[in-house]
Formats: sequence, C-alpha cells, structure tokens
Amino acid sequence: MRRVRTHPAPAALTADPQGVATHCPYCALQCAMWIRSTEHGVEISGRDFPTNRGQLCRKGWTAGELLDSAERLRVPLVRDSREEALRPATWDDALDRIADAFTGLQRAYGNDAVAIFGGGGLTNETAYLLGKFARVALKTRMIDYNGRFCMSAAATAMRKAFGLDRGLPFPLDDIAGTDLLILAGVNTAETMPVLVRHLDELRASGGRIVVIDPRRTPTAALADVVVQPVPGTDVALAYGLLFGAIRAGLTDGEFIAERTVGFADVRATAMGYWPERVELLTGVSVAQLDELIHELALARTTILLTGRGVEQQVHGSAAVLAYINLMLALGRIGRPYCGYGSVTGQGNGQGGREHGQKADQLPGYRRIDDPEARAHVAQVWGIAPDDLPGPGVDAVTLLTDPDTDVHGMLVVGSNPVVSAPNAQLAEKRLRSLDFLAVVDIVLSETAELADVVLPTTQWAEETGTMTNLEGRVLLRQKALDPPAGVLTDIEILHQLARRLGHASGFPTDPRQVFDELRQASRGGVADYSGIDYERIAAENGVFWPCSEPARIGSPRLFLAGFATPDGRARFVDVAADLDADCPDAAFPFYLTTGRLMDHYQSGAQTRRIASLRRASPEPFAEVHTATARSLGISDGERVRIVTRQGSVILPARLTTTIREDTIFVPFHWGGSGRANTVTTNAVDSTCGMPAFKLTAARVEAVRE
Ligand SMILES: Nc1nc2c(c(=O)[nH]1)N[C@H]1C(S)=C(S)[C@@H](COP(=O)(O)OP(=O)(O)OC[C@H]3O[C@@H](n4cnc5c(=O)[nH]c(N)nc54)[C@H](O)[C@@H]3O)O[C@H]1N2
Ligand SMILES: Nc1nc2c(c(=O)[nH]1)N[C@H]1C(S)=C(S)[C@@H](COP(=O)(O)OP(=O)(O)OC[C@H]3O[C@@H](n4cnc5c(=O)[nH]c(N)nc54)[C@H](O)[C@@H]3O)O[C@H]1N2
Ligand code: SF4
Ligand SMILES: [Mo]
Repeated sequence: MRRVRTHPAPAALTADPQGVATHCPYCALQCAMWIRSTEHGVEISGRDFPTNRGQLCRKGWTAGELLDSAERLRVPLVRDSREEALRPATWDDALDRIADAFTGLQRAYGNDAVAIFGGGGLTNETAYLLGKFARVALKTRMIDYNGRFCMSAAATAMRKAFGLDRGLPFPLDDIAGTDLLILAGVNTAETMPVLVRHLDELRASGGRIVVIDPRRTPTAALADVVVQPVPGTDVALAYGLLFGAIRAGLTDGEFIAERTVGFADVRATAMGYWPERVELLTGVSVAQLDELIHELALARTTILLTGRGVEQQVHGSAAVLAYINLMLALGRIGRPYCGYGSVTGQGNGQGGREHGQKADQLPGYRRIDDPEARAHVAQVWGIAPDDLPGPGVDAVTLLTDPDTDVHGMLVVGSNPVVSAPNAQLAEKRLRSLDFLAVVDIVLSETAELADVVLPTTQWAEETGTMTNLEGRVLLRQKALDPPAGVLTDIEILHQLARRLGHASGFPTDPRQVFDELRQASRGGVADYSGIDYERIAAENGVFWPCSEPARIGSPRLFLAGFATPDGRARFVDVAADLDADCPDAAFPFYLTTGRLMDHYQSGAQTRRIASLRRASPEPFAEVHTATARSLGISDGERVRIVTRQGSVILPARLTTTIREDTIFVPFHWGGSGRANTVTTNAVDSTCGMPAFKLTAARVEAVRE
C-alpha cells in the first residue's frame, strides 16, 4: 500500500472497489494491478491476470511513489543558451520555441535536419502518433527509438526465420506445460521476477530448466543444468548443440521436410562444430555438452527463450538464428508447448516496434520501403504516398554520427545519455546539436542537456494500450488526474503539430488515436483492426494479429504454418566468426553489462524511489574472487575498468558466481558510475543492435 495523493478515479471500463484496472509502468510482463484513491492517498494492489496472477515485484509495488515525487517535472523548462540554467516557462513559450527551432532548422538544412528519438515504454497510441508526427508534421526520415538497443537482433532473426516477429509466439502459460525450458542470456529472476511463478509451476509438473549465462544468476538457482559459456560464443554453442542433436538422432526429419527449407547448408556448417572444438570456443566442456544433449533427448517438448545476453552482441541476430536452427531441426517450433521466443524487455517493447517509431517501419509492422504499405498508410494519413519520407538511420547512427544532416532532436521516453552504447559519443553529439527538446516525467540526464524540457503525465494519469511480451494488447486506464498543467505525450504532439501547420490529424483523445491506429495497421503483419478498448477490458487483453471482421485474436502462432510466402520456416546458415571486441593482452577480460532487480533501465525512475535507491544505492563491478586475488583487489575496494573506449571507477563486488575471465557492471547509473562510458559502440551490422554484452577490458586496483 502506497500513499501518494487523493484524486477521484474517473469513469473507467473496468473498476471495482479495489480501484481502476491497469498495468505496471515498467517491464514487458506488464503485471496487472488495481490502483485506487483513498482518503490516505493512492493504493496499488496486484490484480489477477493470466500473466501475473495477482503478483507484483518490488518495482511494481513502489511504482506509485513517483506520481507524487518532488522530483517529477510539473512545468516546462527552457533556456536561451547552454551556458544558462533551465528555468520555468509557460507551455506556449516552450512549445513555440520547439516549433520555431524545428522550422528554422528545416528551412536552413532540409527536412532531415530534425530527428525524433522515441521509446519502448510509450503507449501504442503515443508510439503511433510519434511516427506520424515525424513523417507527416516534420516530413523527416530521421526517426528511431531505444528499442533498437533492445529488440532489434531478435526481431531481425525472427523475421528471417518465421516471416514475423512477435516476442513470444505463444502465451506465457505454455511455459509451465513444456518438458524443457532453455533460458539463454536471460536473467528472469531479476528482470521479470513475477515470471518466476511460471518456472515454479513448470518444475512442480516435472519440467526441467537449463540456463545458459556466463554468470550463475539468481535465475540459474532455479535450473537443473547451468552452463557458463564465454561471453559472445552463443553461435558456436548453438551449433555445437545441433551437432550433438544430429549425432544423437534427435532431429525431426518429417518436420524438416514438410515445414522448413534450408537445412542442408546448416547441417553442413554444424558438422564443423564437434564437441572438443566447441569446448575450446565456448568454455562449455564436452561433458556439459553431453548433459545438454541428454536433456534434449529426454524432452518431447521444448521452449527456448533468449534475452539480451544472446542478442546484444555484434552477432546477436546470428546467435538467435543459430538457436532457432537448433529448435527447427528438433521439430520443436510451431507445436503446442514448443517454440522459440525472445523475452521482450520494455513495457511496450513489442507494440513500440510495430507502429512506426523505427526508422524502416510504418504502422502494422509494415516496411516503409514497400510501395503497397506506403500507399495504405498514406491513404489513412490523407497524404500522397510520395510525400512519405523513406527509411532513416538506426539509433546508434542517429545519436552519435556527426555526419548525418541532423541539427535538432526531440527525445520522447528515453534517456540515451545513460543508456546509449559508449554514451559519451551520444552525449557529445546531443550537446553539439543546435537544438534539443526532451519530453520526460523527470529531469533525466538527457533532459539536463536540453534547450526545452516538457513535463508529461505518468502511466496512471493517461489511458492507452500496451502490447506485452506475448503480443497481448492491454489497456492501461487513467486512474488519476495529472498535476495541473501537465500534458500527456499525445497532447504535446497535438500542440506541436498544430504549430507546424497541422491543425487536424493529431487527436488528443487516446481512443481516437487507437481507432486510427487500427485502420493504419489493417492488413499489416501486426493487424490491430479487430481490437478495441472494450474487448481488451472484457477479455484479459487481445493477442495480435486480430483483424476485422473475424476479430479472433491469435495466442499461438505458427501452428498451421509460418508467416513466410510458402508457409515454411527458414534455416539460416549463419557464421560464428564475426568480429567482436575480443580480449587481448592489453584488455584481457570480457566486460558484460546488464540489470539488477531493483533498478529499471537508465534508472531515471527507480533511482528516484526511496526504497529502491536504498536497496541498491550505487553501481559496482562484479569480479570473481580468484581474479580479484590475482589482481590484489579486496571486496568493496575501488577498481578502474579500462576499455578501448574509456574508463570508469567502481567498487568491486567479489563473487564466485561469475566466470573468472568476465566482469559484470549494471548500467542503471549516469555520471561517474556510468557503465556505458566504457562499452563498445560496435553494432550488429544486420540490425544496428549494440554489443552491450561484450567489451574487452582491463581491471586495475585504484590506489592513490
Ligand atoms: N529489474 C529490471 N528488470 C528489467 C529491466 C531493468 O532495467 N531492470 N529492463 C527490462 C528490459 S528493457 C529488458 S531488455 C529486459 C532484459 O532482461 P535480461 O535479458 O534478462 O537482462 P540482462 O541483465 O540485460 O541480460 C541477461 C543476462 O545475459 C547474460 N549474458 C551476458 N553475456 C552473455 C552471453 O554472451 N551469452 C549468454 N547466453 N548470456 C550472456 C548476463 O550475464 C545477464 O545475466 O529486462 C526488463 N526488465
Ligand atoms: N550497458 C548497457 N546499456 C544498455 C543496456 C544494457 O543491457 N547494457 N540495455 C539497453 C536496453 S535493452 C534498453 S531497452 C535501453 C533503455 O534505456 P532508456 O531508453 O534510457 O530507458 P529508460 O531509462 O526506461 O528511459 C525512459 C525515459 O523516459 C521517461 N519516461 C517514462 N515514462 C514516460 C512517458 O510515459 N512519457 C515520456 N515522454 N517519458 C517517459 C523516463 O523517466 C526515462 O527518462 O538501454 C539500453 N542500454
Ligand atoms: S515484473 Fe515487471 S511488470 Fe511485473 S511488477 Fe515487476 S516490473 Fe512491473
Ligand atoms: Mo530493453
């Protein structure tokens, strides 16, 4: 129970004495909650729903605190030059400044002089309108979003293999029914704590769990078999498992013949990954490989999930494809209680990538370079197809490359000064822009650099839809009025569009935006046309695709066929030997980065919540005890982590759960503890995914 502030709940579709039905503001599990105003303030409680069955993690329980925090933004901030401090301003002044600056820059340098950077935590309505704002109001091709850092590798791989990308092509409940769950590079116990109950159910019904992670994480504690590969070696490991599966006769010839194409080449490549070689490449011993093959042999059904550990690599999409190859060869995809899935991260990481925030996409998961898609969306938007800009550039290019035409930027729902790879490059580039505007709920590290900062409403103060990790479209209902004078993201877009000459086309009512999104997505891969707020509220969410007139949601995909032209899945013969930032004599360690239970992402929100800050007050470097001994480092002592990109000083936290050649640093802090000061800016060339999970590093004791 959290005390926040009193406000009557406005009329909502689903409300009862426990409050208004809504969902958590953080991760893609989107746990269902009740939120209620009482005479003591606002209370949050868990709500029964298929994904969370009434449970919340401590981030969810404490999410209400930021609604009333002194640190939240309540008025627009402006400054005339970067030497000045930001000062309060009226909405008219702040909005006029943005419109004037963007108009001036576009007049001087062309339409692409202004860029948009969005986020996977925004509602579908905001994400959709942001894409439309870029293409219609600004006519710029320069738009991308933080989902590039998150989902791009798995999305690219799934589109290649299956013709469609939906994080989980099956409901979460299926997990509890499979014989074998393989978690590769996903630390569920910390990053989706509530999902652990599905793992407990799986174990209770006799299912087994394999965890593949260089660190023995809290998730590994739930597993039957744990292997700790060298970071960045998942392609080789997956091929090694395929070699073993072929040799043990586990492949499903009938499935391969009837439902796939391309096995011969992949089989030939896999034959080059015999166990002794894979042990050398991955550090997973021949005996452990045998153990994994034994698990595959015992199971009739298998679900394999990847997280950012596999995906945030220079060969992230190749690694996902290598695991998909394994699952296809076993015939354990497109069948009940079987399948491959990527655990989507952000609250709307799934919907955020379907409705046009991405440089190469239009609503409904349409391609911006597809003439038919352009014609459809242009018609919905009331413009000529030729007036739609073409594909833009990926997030890392947008945020760091000084050679793009970009001179001004609007950032909505992301904090790249903390979260971008090798963040000093993004920081330098943002500082060098002629004009930067940020829409946020707090003065994030990125907002601190801006010329204009606009405050916006929080999750509980606006209605909108979110699409969870299963592809289930959910309704977050407005439960509280925002503080006086704070606008929603779509009200802000409306105001800006109006000032740019678009009096209509940017509605402020989320329902109206959603209705337009339905039309724009109609006939696309992610078809939402058969979904409406009432159905979502009445049916525990609706899975896409859901088209009119049938209006049947699709919880399980690929049972009858894949989304490729011939209905067959593709084996993709990927290479393992791609250039990563590998350790050498000068930088002998693998630095990997990731998450802690208590903080969310750049920490902009959770570092401002007292109990979370207390539980996890500062960043640190996880170092194996044996490594620390050889370097003369004791627990808590400050160490300098040096990479080819920079250095950072952090207290060492000694552990025996990490590989001796690997260092782990959480990325939730900015300033002097910013992990991304030292991460590489190398990306996966097929999708622009940064290699957050592997930078070559040196570790030194700091002795003044
Ligand atoms: N508490 C919390 N929860 C969150 C978030 C948060 O910030 N905090 N963020 C949300 C978001 S947006 C995301 S994307 C998800 C991310 O969720 P996860 O993917 O579970 O989280 P990460 O910590 O980024 O990485 C997972 C694991 O990958 C391992 N790993 C590193 N390198 C490799 C490798 O080469 N191979 C393999 N197999 N594993 C490797 C790391 O040791 C780490 O334990 O979490 C979501 N949930
Ligand atoms: N080293 C390293 N770096 C990483 C990763 C890693 O594993 N290692 N993971 C990457 C991944 S997977 C991700 S997803 C990114 C995420 O990194 P970011 O994009 O920085 O994510 P957040 O910290 O969630 O930033 C969201 C911002 O939007 C604000 N906000 C919240 N709600 C709203 C809203 O409704 N409207 C608006 N306008 N603003 C809002 C928040 O206050 C916050 O400032 O980080 C990436 N960076
Ligand atoms: S698991 Fe994710 S969605 Fe659920 S309460 Fe925690 S942060 Fe919120
Ligand atoms: Mo993410």
